Amino acid sequence: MGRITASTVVAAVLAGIPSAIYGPTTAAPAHTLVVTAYEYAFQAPDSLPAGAVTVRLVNRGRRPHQVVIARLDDTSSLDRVMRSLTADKVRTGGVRWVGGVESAIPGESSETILPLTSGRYVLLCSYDGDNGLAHVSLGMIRPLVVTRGAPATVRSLPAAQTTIELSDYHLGISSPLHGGKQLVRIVNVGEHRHHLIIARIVGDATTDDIMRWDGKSEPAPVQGMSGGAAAMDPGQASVIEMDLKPGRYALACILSNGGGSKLHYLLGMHDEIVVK
Ligand SMILES: [Cu+2]
Repeated sequence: MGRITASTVVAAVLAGIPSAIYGPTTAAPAHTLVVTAYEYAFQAPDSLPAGAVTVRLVNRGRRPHQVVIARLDDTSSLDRVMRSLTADKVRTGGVRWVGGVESAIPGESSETILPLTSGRYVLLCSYDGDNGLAHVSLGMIRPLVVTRGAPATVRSLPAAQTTIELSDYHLGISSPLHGGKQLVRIVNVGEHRHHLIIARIVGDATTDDIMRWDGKSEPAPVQGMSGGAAAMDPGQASVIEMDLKPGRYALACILSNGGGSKLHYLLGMHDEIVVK
């Protein structure tokens, strides 16, 4: 996930003031997985039935957090995967990243709807802390068992007005986003892992200002907000509810393919939208 540079930027982006809130979804899957985040652990149930599941991240901490969900391959050892991920090894083998809530800023909650098939999963936060230690290494990792339940495919997701396709390396937005609440489908049609972060653009800042920003200088050209879609492997999809106020927003994927390769937004995976 190109974590070191990427999450430094994310943390900086998320340090801003909330500008939009993701409310409860209007389409209601049968099950909701409530994940509460604080420094540095998650509270969540140990298991839930398969199906299209609403994942709600509630941030009761003082820092921004995320919950990204990985499904273990049937032959993977939970012990090995947990140890590898806790050691901050983004490229841990034997797991498939299915998405999650990219960010919830302190005091807020945010939701995403994911198709979760039965199997073993791990929940984690891949952000870096101020001390250089990843939140996952500080304890923000937790196993989850999904038991047999309803079918869980991309088709079990609720309908959405707008689709955002994540491809290598482009964001394809099917129709304009508008003010207020709306369901948005996020789908990875590429061959690499992607995610989607959303930030409100401050004042007259330009895309160039954002691209040049070091992630910490003030005034920041963007301010963080809750929401977005956490890392998804190719073929994964989720539905998020966005509640947008008028203004300009920056959308981007800041993952990389590892090995020091460029962050995806530098390869064209970003967009600016205007909400009226
Ligand atoms: Cu990407």
